[in-house]
Amino acid sequence: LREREESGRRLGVTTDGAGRLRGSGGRVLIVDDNPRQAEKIAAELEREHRPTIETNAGDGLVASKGSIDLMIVNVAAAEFDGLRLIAQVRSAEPTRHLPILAVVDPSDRPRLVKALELGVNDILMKPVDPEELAARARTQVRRKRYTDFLKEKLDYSLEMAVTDALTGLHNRRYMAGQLQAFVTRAAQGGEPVSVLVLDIDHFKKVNDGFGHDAGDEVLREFAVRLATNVRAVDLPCRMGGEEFVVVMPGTKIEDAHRIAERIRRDVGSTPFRVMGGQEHLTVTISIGVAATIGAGDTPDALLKRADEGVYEAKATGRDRVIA
Ligand code: GH3
Ligand code: MG
Ligand code: MG
Ligand code: MG
Repeated sequence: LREREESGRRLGVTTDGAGRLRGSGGRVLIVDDNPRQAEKIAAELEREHRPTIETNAGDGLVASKGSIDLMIVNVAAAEFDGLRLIAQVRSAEPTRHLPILAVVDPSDRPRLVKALELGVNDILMKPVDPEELAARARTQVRRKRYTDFLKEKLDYSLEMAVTDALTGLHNRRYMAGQLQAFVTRAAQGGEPVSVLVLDIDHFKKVNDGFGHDAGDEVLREFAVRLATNVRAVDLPCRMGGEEFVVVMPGTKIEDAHRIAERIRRDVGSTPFRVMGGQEHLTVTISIGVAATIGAGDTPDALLKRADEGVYEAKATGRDRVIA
């Protein structure tokens, strides 16, 4: 329930003393060739919403693609092709789910039925009753607000599921899925894929000497340098802690080695500014490089070979690349 109340607040579905919605007014587009009827509707809606009027169906179609929450279309007049406009809005991707209220003439059953068939969300019978208009518009705007909120939340969740929260790089889960696909293709005779495993040297000393926040700053700055030193098709990822992986599709081991060297030099040669520029830390990294070896190769085996490179780099003095 608390969650509900919280999301309600975020959606702004609260009312003021007069029972009117507060902060939940919608951008309402009225498309009607009859300016008097359009203005009457707009005047009613103005208490809660921000209505605009288009008297030309073509302009209405253009405006529908903007940032609006509800479209009210007059389909009662045969000479004004509101039905065609609704069909166009429903078939275009960005407006497919836009709430639509159709203003219909109750005696014109065929047009009313046609509007429903085209997928309007609700109907307003002529002459339009102000209270009914307010209630139906409010319902649609609320629903739009809520679906926008859910969509935003879903997009965010999907993004977070594949993103490392500290650095914004891809996370291990995302990397694993991508690497599996690349390695499978390479094993079937496709182009090779290389991986770099990168581990910051003596990172514990950064935390111990300058604090965990400074350590986090180093990790973030390192991620930026990593991402800017690889191609757009490469996948820089944070595996966890101070260990990173770059997946390089279509890359032979010699090229991967060269890129690893470039990253190692870039990191080691330019100190990391932390604590608002108070401290400049020189950081070095150890990198293991491996490439696919054809049939029978697996992501785990590939990463293990690169890990062995890191291990050897650590054992032989750090700040080096081992392929
Ligand atoms: P080596 O050169 O052998 O790699 O030494 P190291 O100190 O880098 O390696 P070790 O694995 O001993 O220590 C890694 C440290 O990284 C320990 C842990 O506290 C720190 N660490 C892991 N994740 C984070 C993080 O998200 N933020 C910060 N600030 N530190 C982290
Ligand atoms: Mg370690
Ligand atoms: Mg380390
Ligand atoms: Mg480590």
